[in-house]
Amino acid sequence: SPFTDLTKSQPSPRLFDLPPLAMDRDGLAEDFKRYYANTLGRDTDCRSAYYPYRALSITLRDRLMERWKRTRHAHDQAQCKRTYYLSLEFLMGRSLSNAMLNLGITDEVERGLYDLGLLLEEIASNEPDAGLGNGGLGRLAACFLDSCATLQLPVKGYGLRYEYGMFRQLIENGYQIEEPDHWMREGHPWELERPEYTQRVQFGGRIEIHKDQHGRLRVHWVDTQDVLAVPFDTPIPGYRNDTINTLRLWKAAATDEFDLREFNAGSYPESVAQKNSAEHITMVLYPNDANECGKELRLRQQYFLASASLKDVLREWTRLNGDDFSGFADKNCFQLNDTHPAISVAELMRQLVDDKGLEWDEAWSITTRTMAYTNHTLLPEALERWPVRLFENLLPRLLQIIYEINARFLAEVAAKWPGDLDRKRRMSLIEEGSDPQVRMAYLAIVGSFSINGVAALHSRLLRGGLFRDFYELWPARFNNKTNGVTPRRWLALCNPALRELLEARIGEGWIRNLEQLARVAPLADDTGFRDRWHQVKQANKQRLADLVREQCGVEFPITALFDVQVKRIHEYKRQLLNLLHVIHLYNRIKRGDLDNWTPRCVLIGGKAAPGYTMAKVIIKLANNIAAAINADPDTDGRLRLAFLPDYRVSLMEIIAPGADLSEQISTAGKEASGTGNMKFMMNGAITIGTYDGANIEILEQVGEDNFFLFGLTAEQIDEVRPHYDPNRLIEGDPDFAAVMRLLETGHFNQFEPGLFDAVIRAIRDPQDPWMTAADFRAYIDAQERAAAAYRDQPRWLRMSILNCAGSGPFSSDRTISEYNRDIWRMEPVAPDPVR
Ligand code: B1N
Repeated sequence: SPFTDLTKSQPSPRLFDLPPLAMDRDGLAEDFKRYYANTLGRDTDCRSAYYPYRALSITLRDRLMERWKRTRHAHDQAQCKRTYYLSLEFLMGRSLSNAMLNLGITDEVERGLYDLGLLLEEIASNEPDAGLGNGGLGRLAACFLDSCATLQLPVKGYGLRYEYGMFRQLIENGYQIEEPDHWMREGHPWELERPEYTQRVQFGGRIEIHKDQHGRLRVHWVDTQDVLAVPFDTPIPGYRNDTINTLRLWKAAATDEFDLREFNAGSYPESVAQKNSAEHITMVLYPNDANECGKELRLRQQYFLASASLKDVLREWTRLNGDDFSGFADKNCFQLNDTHPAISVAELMRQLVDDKGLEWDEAWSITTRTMAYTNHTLLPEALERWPVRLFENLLPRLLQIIYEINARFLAEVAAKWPGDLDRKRRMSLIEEGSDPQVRMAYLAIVGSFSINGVAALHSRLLRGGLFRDFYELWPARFNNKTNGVTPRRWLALCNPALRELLEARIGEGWIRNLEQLARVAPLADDTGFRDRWHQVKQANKQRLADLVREQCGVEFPITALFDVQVKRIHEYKRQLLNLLHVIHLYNRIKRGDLDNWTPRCVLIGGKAAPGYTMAKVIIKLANNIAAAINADPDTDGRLRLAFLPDYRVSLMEIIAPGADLSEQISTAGKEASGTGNMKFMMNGAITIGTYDGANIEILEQVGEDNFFLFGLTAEQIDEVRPHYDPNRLIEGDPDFAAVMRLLETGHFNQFEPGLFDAVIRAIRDPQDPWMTAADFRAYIDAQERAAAAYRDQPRWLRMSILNCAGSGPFSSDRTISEYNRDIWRMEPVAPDPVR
C-alpha cells in the first residue's frame, strides 16, 4: 500500500496554518480565475460550458473543506454520540447551488462571475444530477442529511458510489427508452477519495471452528472471495452554520490477490480479468422503486454496504476505546433506510462475536440498542425476502447467525404465547416452503429498538396489519416519523422569487424554522400581497412552460391551470386515473360541453422500472393521448397534455414552483407518505388528493377548504374490495362509459391495435388491486371543484398562500428533530467558526 505512515518527516502544525479563504466577490473571482486558467489549463479559445462549472466547484469546495475539518475535530473532541444513516440510495441531485446557498455566498459568486462575463445560472446548469436513488426513499435520505447538518447533529451517511445512477429516460415514439447514466464521466469534483480507510468485505467461502488460546471456540470464515471497499467522502453543508457533515460512499475494488492456480496454468490475463467482477458490485443502481428484484448482485450490494460501514465504525471505536465495547451502544446508532441494509443486524453480530470476541448475549444487547429501522412501504411486492440457498452460498456465516437469532427469538415468542405454533410460523425470520426465504423486515424488527413508519396512517397500518404480531410483542418499539423535505433546496433555492417576497414580509427566519411561514397566513386576505404572489407564480409558470416547450414541444399558456403529476410510474399511484380525467375533458370539448370551461395544462412525468411492463404501457398511453388531443384544434386554448421525459431532482426544482395543482391520487392505504406532495405545497400548489399517506396531515394543516379531497378511505377500500364491480360503475356513469368507449374503440392507438388492452382490462378487472374505477366519479367531481376554484382567482391565490403558510410541519428539520428526540438522542455539536 502507498498509504504507509511517514517515518523520517515530522509534519509541523504549520502545515495547516492557512488564512481563511476570501468569501467576497473579488476574492472568489480570483480563485475562480486561477483554477480555470492554471489548474484546469483553459485558454482564451475555450468555449466549453463545462470548465467554468468545474472551476467554480473547486473554488467552493475549498471553502467547504476548511469548515469540514473543523466539524470533524469538533465531533472528535466532544466524544459525542453519533448516528449513521445506512441507505442503498442517496438522491442528491446537484451540489453547486446548494453549497453557495448554505455558505451564504450566492450573490458574491454571481457578481464575481458577472465581472468575468459569466452567468451563474448557465454555469450551474452544467452540473449533472447525482441520481443515486430511485425516488422518494432516496431523496428523503438526501433531505435528511441536509437537515442533520443544519441542526448540527453528528450524522454520517453511508451508501454506495454507483458508477451508473438512475437511467436516463428518453421517449421515442411515445415509448420509454433507457440509457445508462454514466454521471461521473467528467469526474465528480465534490468528492474526496480516502483510500487510507479502505475496508475488506468477504463473500462465499466456508466456516471453520477452532479453539483459541483460552480454550474458547472461535468461528473462522475462510477461503472467502474478498472485495475492497474504498470510501469517497462528499461534504454535506449545513445552512450558514459552518457545519459540514459527511456522506461516505463505498466503491468496490478488486484485491491484488488472484487465483494462483489459474496463473500457474498460464492464464495470467484471465485470472487478472477475473478480478474485474469484484468491481461490478458498485457498478449500477437497481432501478426498482417499491419493488423487490431478488437478484444475487443486489444482495451483494447490500452486504457490501453493511459490512464496510460497520467495519469503518468499529475501527474508529477500537482506535479510541480498544476492545472495550461496554459503552458502544450509548455512543452509536444505525438508522436503517428500509430493509435494504437490514443485513447489518446479522453483520454487526458477526463482527462483534467473530472478529471482536464478544459473547453472544453481550453482542446482542449492543446490536439491539444501536439498530433502528424505518419502514417505507406496505406493498407486499416490495417486501424483501432472500432465498436461504442464496445466503448459504454467498454469506454462509451470516445465515448461521440469522438461524441463531431466530432460534432465540422464537423461544421468546413461545414463552409469551405457549402452544401458539401458528404465531411462531407467522413470526419466524425464515419463511418455510419448498424454497425457504429469509424475511428481511422481520430481521430488522427483531434486531432494532425502534421501528417507524413515515406518516401517521402508514405507521398505524403497520401496527394494525403488516407488523401486528410484532406490535403485540413489543409495542414500545413502534413509532411514527412523518416525512419532511428540506426547505433550503425545495423553497429557498428552487424558488428565488418567492424567497424574496417572503423575505420582504416575514424576514428569512423561515429558512431555518419553517413554522415561521405561518406568519404569511394573515396576508392571504391582503390584495396587494395576493397580487405579488400571483406575479411570482406566473413568472415561475413561465419557467416551467419554457421547459415543457423545450422538452416536449408543447405550448403551455401560463393563464391556464397547471395540473402536475410527477413521480415514479406505478399502478398504485394511479397515473391512469389522471389520464382518464384528461380523456373525460377531451370528451367534454368534443361534445361542446364548454360552460365555465377552465383552460388546463396537464403535465405528467416519471420513470418506469425497465421490467415493469404495465408502467411502460401507461407512459405510452400518456404520450398517445397527448399526441391526439394536442393535435386537435378544438382543444386549442382549452386543454393540453405533455409527458415530460427524464423526470429528476433538477427538473423538480423548476416544476414545483410552477405548479398550480398537485396530483396525489394513490389508492388509499398504498402510498406510505409521499414527499412530492410537500414540495408542491411549500411552493403554493394546491393538492388534489386521496386520504392517503402524508396527504392526510397536509389536509389537517390547511383544512378542507384548501385541499381537493376525494375518494375512498383506506378502510372503505377494504370494505368495498370484496364486492368491487368496476363494470357496473362504468355502465352506471355516462361520463365514465364515454371515456372507456374512446379508449376501447382504439382512438388513441389507431395504428397500433390492441396496444392498450392490458390497461383496459386492468380498469375493468374486479380484482384490480388499485381499484381505479372506484374513485373515478369522485375524482372527476374534485377536478371540477378545482377548476371552479381556479376561475375565482382571488380565492385560488388565497388557497395558494395558505398552503405555503401551512407547510411548516413538512420541513425535514421537524422530522429530524423528532428522530433525534425519540430515537438517536444526541446533542448538537457546533464547530469553531472560520474567522
Ligand atoms: O418512500 C418514500 C415515501 O414517501 C413513499 O410513499 C414510498 O413509496 C417510498 C424498494 C423502495 N417505499 N419503498 C421504496 C425504494 C426502492 C426499492 O428498491 C422500495 N420507496 C418507498 C419515503 O419514505
